Amino acid sequence: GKEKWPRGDETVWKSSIPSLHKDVPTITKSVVNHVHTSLARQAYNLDDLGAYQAAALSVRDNLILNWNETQMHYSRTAPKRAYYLSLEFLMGRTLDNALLNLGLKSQYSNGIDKLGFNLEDIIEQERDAGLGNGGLGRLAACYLDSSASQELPVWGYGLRYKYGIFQQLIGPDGSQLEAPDPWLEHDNPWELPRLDVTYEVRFYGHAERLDNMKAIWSGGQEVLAMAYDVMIPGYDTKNTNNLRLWESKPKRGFDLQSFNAGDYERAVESSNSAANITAVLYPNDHTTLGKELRLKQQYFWTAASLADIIRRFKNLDKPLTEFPDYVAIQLNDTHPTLAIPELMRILIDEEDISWDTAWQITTNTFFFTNHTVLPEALEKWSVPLMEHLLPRHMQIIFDIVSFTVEKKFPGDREKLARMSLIEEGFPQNVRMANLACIGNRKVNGVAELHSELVRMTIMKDFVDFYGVSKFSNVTNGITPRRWLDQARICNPSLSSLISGTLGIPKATFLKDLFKLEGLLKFADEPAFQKKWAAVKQSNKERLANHVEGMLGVRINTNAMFDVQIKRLHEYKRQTLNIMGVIHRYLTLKAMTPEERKKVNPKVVFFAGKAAPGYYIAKLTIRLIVNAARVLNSDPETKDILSLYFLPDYSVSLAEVLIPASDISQHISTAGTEASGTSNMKFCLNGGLLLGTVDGANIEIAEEVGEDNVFFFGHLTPAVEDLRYQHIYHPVPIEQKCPALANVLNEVSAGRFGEGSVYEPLLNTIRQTDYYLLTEDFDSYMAALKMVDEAYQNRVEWIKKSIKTTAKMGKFSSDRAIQDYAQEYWNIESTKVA
Ligand code: HBZ
Repeated sequence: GKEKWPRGDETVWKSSIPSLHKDVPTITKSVVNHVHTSLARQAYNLDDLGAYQAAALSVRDNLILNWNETQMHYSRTAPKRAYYLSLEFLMGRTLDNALLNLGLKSQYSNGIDKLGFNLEDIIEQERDAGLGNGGLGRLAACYLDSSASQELPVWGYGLRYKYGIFQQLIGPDGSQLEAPDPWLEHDNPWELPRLDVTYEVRFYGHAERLDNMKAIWSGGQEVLAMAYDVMIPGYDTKNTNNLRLWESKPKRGFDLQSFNAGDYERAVESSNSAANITAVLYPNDHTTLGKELRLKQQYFWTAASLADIIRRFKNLDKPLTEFPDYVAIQLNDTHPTLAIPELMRILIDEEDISWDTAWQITTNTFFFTNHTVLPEALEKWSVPLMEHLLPRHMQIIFDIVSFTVEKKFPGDREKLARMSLIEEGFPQNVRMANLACIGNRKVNGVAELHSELVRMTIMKDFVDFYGVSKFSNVTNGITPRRWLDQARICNPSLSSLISGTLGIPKATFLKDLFKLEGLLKFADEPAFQKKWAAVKQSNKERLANHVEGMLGVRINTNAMFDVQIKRLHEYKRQTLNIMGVIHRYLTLKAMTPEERKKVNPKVVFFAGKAAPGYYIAKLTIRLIVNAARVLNSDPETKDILSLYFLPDYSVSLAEVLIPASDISQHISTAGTEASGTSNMKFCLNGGLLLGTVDGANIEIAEEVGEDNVFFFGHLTPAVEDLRYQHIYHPVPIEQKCPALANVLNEVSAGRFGEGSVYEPLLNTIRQTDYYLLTEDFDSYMAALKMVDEAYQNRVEWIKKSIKTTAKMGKFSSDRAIQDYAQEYWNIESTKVA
């Protein structure tokens, strides 16, 4: 409708609104403008970093203009919105991706050229935003890209950690060392501080029950949450969504009372304790520490996000009973589960809504994604800690227990004990997964097998209780913008080869990845195969150059590149891989020089971080690094087998590594890896997959055909029985798996440095072998042999590679996010004109 102009002279306003920097002269003008005014520098004293900052500010102008229009459009049209609550958003770099999504890459490249800089070089100046641990955080980033690209009204909510995931260094003895990641040290041009968007968040104090299930929560500590907005541009659309990250601050500069009383230390202390909340990302994946500060982070973030969402809803002037018609909230794992009792608290205590109605609203608003079935990863918080930090929420959780499950199964103590939100013990614990499950509309796992395991194991009783339709699957996806078009080299890029071959603009398949299937009919064409192989080869050269810059060594790019990159964890079995590498080395050593000439040369890459307190994972890194030192300096074998541990794995490093891989390894014990997402990235870039029958590997094989993947190992149903046997009928490793026993003995004997150092790691295999390396080692070696044989027939290999890329349509995060939008959130696309 026609609205009244709010203030001043409408024509002056309208003629002064800036427009996008789109053509080369406008771009150079805006970049130089930022050099002079924002940076106070000139051509005389501008380095690559300065050029990056000015270019980033210029690109940011464009993003902000689109962002403004998008937010205005959402306010005017008031669609149902979805919010993605995630403690982690592993965004990586922004400049390159923003240019790609804006469609301004070549214009900026030309403009930057004219100013005497090189776009590729200045892109390298940007620091990664490492606000996540691994797959869960990167998934959130891919989902934001897809939401914006599909013009869906979705915002992300997270924390603005001052320090992201630690920087990984390798010490002289080969161990991982951790250093802080001060990623905000250079100004971050991609965020907008919102001084006016703040909320007060309370901790501690006491909760006094009143009538009608209400209570008053007062006292304790109050801190301030301030918003920082990060623009999320869609690909090939004006729609630009928002990622809102909260920073914690003291409510006042510092505690005035102490300050006035001259107690400066105390005043600063309390101000520090408020600022501490968002100081650092916890670097633990798949283990729970139960630290109070982590619980504070979780509540701080959910409370600020909900307050913000409710404030926006209230602008619509609708009754709160209609909240679920306008708002859907996706909980990324159990980390934001406190949003459930927090919404109940707001509705009951502040909005005077009855318990039943509040519960109705709450359970129709939230959706919950589970990312693991590993028991040690399921979050629990001790009841005494919760009572201390969040007394009112603890009351509400006890109320939820009595009004839901206990009401339904008054007699069945055993079932109640399993389903209860409270785990008995000393102390009692709150089971966050159970709370997340009870307080939600729908629960999903992240791949078919994983979702089935969720239904059969951790959520079994709830499936009986609610019916199976509440529990479904959304197989993960990845954004083809960053992981196909951007993870590239310039000449020739995979993306332009595909575009040229299919005779369609790249935007067509970057927006509809199923279009890649068109490649199938070119798979047998020798000319196309040659070009395909040339792209892979140049990606390998590029990686080799990168590694040379990083480690000062030259890699043989004629060898097969074999890559395993992911967080270090026993369940992911990097140990299986390194034992396989050592076995290969020992086999090569036993060969004659003539025999060695026939061997397929191979370079093995590892990268990944271990949680700082995860002793066994850190020992695995140490073994890999020290084995690399031995292998890479052995003149008899180094040309046919070399090994690299690339330090400080990150999104940016992945963008160079993934396109260069011939084969990648996804070798978790069956049933343990919920999905995996790098498997999809490798395959999209024409790398073949060596893996176990686990997570999304299974669905990848369904798409590309089992003859195009290398599968090995026991299947999920066998795992439990095998573990049982290992405990109750152990067989010595020399009998069970002599080949692996021999490898362990060589490590013990000190072939890769002081053997005793590795004993605790080796003993995990010799003793209970919980992750079943001894059960899978022989079939793993057989699979590796098949990989070698297949690689010898290069034409067949290239065909497999083409077919693999061609069948990756399903794994676009566009498909996944559409699934959430339609089956869960009930939201629709809304294009900004
Ligand atoms: O989430 C991963 C799964 O292991 C992987 O299979 C899946 O593909 C991916 C996306 O669904 N899980 C994680 O990355 N988990 C974490 O990083 C994590 C972080 C903090 C925690 C617990 C887990 O407290």
